[in-house]
Amino acid sequence: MDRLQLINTVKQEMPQRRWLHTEGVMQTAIELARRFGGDPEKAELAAIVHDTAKYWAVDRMERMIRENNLDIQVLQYEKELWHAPVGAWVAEHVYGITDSEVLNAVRYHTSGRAGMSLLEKIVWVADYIEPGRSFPGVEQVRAISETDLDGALLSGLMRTIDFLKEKGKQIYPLTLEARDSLQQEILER
Ligand code: DGI
Ligand code: FE
Ligand code: FE
Repeated sequence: MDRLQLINTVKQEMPQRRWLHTEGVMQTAIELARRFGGDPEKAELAAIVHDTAKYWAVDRMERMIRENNLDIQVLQYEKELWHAPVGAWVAEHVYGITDSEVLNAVRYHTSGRAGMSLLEKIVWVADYIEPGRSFPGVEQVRAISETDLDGALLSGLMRTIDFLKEKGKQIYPLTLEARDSLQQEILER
């Protein structure tokens, strides 16, 4: 699929407000890639598809995860996490995206993981700070992202972890590992 076909296909998968969010992530990911030496085309491509499975029924996502051995462990945690590995599967097997960097940026766009690549960081932060986001604290993360991608990611991860803890939710181990490994990375820099 070329870029416009992909955009039209993904648009059909979601309500208009989610597509507006996706456009915000596309634009923000391009800006972050330019600012921090990433690949703007890959960043945009990952952004286009990142939430493509967001509106799948829970049982459809569960089946997809089991049948394709995606990450059985994720089924023990919040359903909010499931659309990311499912989206990466769809990007590869339905949309024909072969670039593993792009696929991983989609796969880890919700949880994060230890040792995230530049592109994974860009997409994670873009998803968090795109202009349509308005939750408490997003302004600070936006401000940090003007100069410091790792700092913005760490702040976003910590806020997400705090937010989930406050709501009494279980935190996916990859998210905790993402935070710990990034803290280590920042210390060693
Ligand atoms: O799909 P989006 O709404 O654009 O954003 P997302 O893919 O980052 O999903 C975010 C939601 O997932 C957010 O409400 C927090 C929730 N969530 C639930 N459990 C976890 C989690 N997020 C992370 N990073 N780790 C979790 O364990
Ligand atoms: Fe998402
Ligand atoms: Fe998103």
